[in-house]
Amino acid sequence: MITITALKHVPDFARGQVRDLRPRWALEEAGLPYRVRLLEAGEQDKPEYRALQPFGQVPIMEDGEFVLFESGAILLYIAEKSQKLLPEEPQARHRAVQWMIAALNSIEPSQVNFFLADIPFADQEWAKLRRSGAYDFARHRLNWLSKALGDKPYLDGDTFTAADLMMATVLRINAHSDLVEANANLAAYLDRCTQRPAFKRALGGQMNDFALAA
Ligand SMILES: N[C@@H](CCC(=O)N[C@@H](CS)C(=O)NCC(=O)O)C(=O)O
Repeated sequence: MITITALKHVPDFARGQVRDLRPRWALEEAGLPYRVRLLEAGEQDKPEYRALQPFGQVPIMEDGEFVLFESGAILLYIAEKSQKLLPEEPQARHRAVQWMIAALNSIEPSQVNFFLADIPFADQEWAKLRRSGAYDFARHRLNWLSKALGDKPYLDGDTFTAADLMMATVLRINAHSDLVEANANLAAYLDRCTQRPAFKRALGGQMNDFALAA
């Protein structure tokens, strides 16, 4: 059975945001059974864990002896193993991968930059100086994402894929702000993705693990 690592304890602002949510959601969509291994504080720094995840981050995925880190790589593995979450037609499949990489590489950094300045480091001098510019850039990226999405239900048309799953988790990073809702089609898109029963089960699972660990 597939095992996903997650953190046992995180600050309140990170609850519901930790990136093990991505494989949890993908596994729920795929209908594959899985278990979650909760890491105690400091466990990420142990050599045994660093041997599996060089940066000491979550999630990793273990499927028997096979281990992967990076949430994007894990989603691609789950999609391939389940034959769900990625289209079969080769060009549509490549476009889905393209959008997943866009979520991780072209959208997520701008959203994380604003998030860091606005929430965990908000009281620091550098964050006060940076917040407004970070907001503008995050907004700029989302405006172009909004234009690309247009009136399509999902990034590449009518079908929900692993790319939408990834993009939705990225768009949730600044759920505390008006960044997404500034573009009505993005807000509707995010809602469409997060109304999925698989997302609700994944989020419920992560929140439940925090509640049990408290
Ligand atoms: N690019 C990685 C990022 C993983 C990541 O940032 N994980 C965070 C939790 S959401 C973490 O483990 N942070 C602790 C740390 O970086 O020491 C992925 O997508 O898997």
